[in-house]
Amino acid sequence: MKLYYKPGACSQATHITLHELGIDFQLEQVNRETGQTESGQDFTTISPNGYVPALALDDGEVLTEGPAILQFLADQHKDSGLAPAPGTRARARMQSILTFISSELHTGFRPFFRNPSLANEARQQAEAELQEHFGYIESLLSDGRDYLTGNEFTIADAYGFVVSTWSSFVDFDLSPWPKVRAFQARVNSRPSVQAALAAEGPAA
Ligand SMILES: N[C@@H](CCC(=O)N[C@@H](CS)C(=O)NCC(=O)O)C(=O)O
Repeated sequence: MKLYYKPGACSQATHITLHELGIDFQLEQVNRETGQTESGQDFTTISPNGYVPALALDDGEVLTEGPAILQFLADQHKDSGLAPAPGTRARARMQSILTFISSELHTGFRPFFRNPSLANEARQQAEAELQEHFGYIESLLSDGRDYLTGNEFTIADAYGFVVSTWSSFVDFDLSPWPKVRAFQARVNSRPSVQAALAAEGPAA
């Protein structure tokens, strides 16, 4: 299988998950400016919405939408422990967190990325939204758990970690949420994360 990615983007959660699973995969970078893949293809011919991640399977089907890809990979490798079994309450809890990350936290960063010179009232509003969202993550971690769903690392942690790292790209201070920072450091120290970061290089 092949992962289409942009360094530091949400596709990094899939990249980390592939390393967690220890399976063979290829990587192909997508250029943000040109929309071309490393091998010179127009990325919209692979992924119609033009955004990463996209995961090309060995039979040619391309899966898109990060949370769907993460759950597919975890479910294909049930023994990995990267997601609770489908249909269980534990799975619903994990999906709740994945959905929160996708629809709230991830999109909360969009105003900063879409307008790098975001300032004044618009920036304050965008920051207020992120403050609320990181407050929720902090509250999840407040019972002393190591990861977002408990004491085991799951795909929700891969995604939550990657999105939390964007705070440094947009100069958003995470120090009011010490448990979020400790979570970030804990996930960052995983070999899967170090491997993905080294392969991707700095965010482009
Ligand atoms: N709903 C999509 C959103 C994916 C998304 O926002 N991808 C971003 C990177 S995190 C992207 O490729 N944006 C276009 C760009 O950076 O050029 C998903 O969850 O997979």
